[in-house]
Amino acid sequence: MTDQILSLAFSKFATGDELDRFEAITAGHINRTYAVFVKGAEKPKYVLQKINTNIFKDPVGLIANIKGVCAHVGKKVQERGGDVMRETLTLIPTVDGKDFYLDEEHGAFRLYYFITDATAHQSADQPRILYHAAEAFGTYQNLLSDYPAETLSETIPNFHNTVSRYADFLQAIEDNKAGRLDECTEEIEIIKAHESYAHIIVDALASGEIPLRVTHNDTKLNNIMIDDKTGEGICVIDLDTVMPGSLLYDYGDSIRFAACNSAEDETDLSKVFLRLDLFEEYTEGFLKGVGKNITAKEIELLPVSAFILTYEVVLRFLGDYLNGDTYFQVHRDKHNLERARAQLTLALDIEKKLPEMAEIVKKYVK
Ligand code: GN1
Ligand code: MG
Repeated sequence: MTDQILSLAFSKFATGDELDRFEAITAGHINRTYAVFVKGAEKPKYVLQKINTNIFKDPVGLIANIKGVCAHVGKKVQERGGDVMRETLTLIPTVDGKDFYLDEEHGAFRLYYFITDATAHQSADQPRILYHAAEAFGTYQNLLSDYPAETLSETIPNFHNTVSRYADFLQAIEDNKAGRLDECTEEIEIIKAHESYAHIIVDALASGEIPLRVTHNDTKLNNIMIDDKTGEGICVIDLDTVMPGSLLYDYGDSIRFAACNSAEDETDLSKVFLRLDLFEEYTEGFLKGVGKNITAKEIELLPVSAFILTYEVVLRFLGDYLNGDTYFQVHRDKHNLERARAQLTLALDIEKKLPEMAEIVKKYVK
């Protein structure tokens, strides 16, 4: 994205501010994100995002979801005497009153207020961060428990349907579009041997054993803003995939990302393993946050959900590698392969630790 394209997009929003500069925020793998600095202010005031419309094909439905969800959460924040500007995202309208700006050539842009004095952490430098992040994600789940799910559009169909993700993966193997199959034979064998896990959450939802809820579906630690002063999780961000789903998607994906000893794309695989201390922090906070809004079956499946969500992202990273890196943004040649290898290593470690994880869960069930 050139500064020129970004400046043009920014000028379409009704801010009344004079632009100073943009700084890229590169942690996300899907959209392009920039902190916007305006004249006369030291801290960034806005976040400008170019929505990836190859992936989110219906930006109108997507923005309507976000607007509805933020209004719902905002109302509850207000009721409990919170600060709406810091505890939920606020979209800034365009000069002609729309919620996003469509540049015919360069795509769809949206503008939010920047949440100041808070950080999206890439890892848990302080284990207690996980407790607070988890409590906030759990609370978020609660805030959405009375959201009218039927009004939400499904921004990515079958997003966490691990069975259909597995089918897509087999297709990627068969197509071998990028000619990379020979590099991944060992991984493919391990993945195939674990296929049965793909069915657990999908089947439990289908049979009604666990409820469909409105969930966030992308609960990486860096999708929550942690207050720099209090250390508390104050605002859930990256709302593109808020849709009907399972509580287990949110919990499992958080464990995958935040309770791992390493980064998601670590290449030294000896560093990649589940840290039970971090798992415990997260579990304690999440169960506190969701309170009574969780069923016995969901509780039973918490540990295995961490395996399933990790396994699912292996299917996605490796599938994208085989397809020629068309989905996730990559920062180096074999990035998706490296991500897949790290996440597969993590999944196998989680599998070994499932009994210990179940013991920890038990400690925090009220
Ligand atoms: C993507 O947008 P971001 O980077 O927070 C992806 C998630 C994956 C994650 C893996 C819409 O999340 O599903 O789990 O990368 N989001 C989408 O890091 O596909
Ligand atoms: Mg994100």
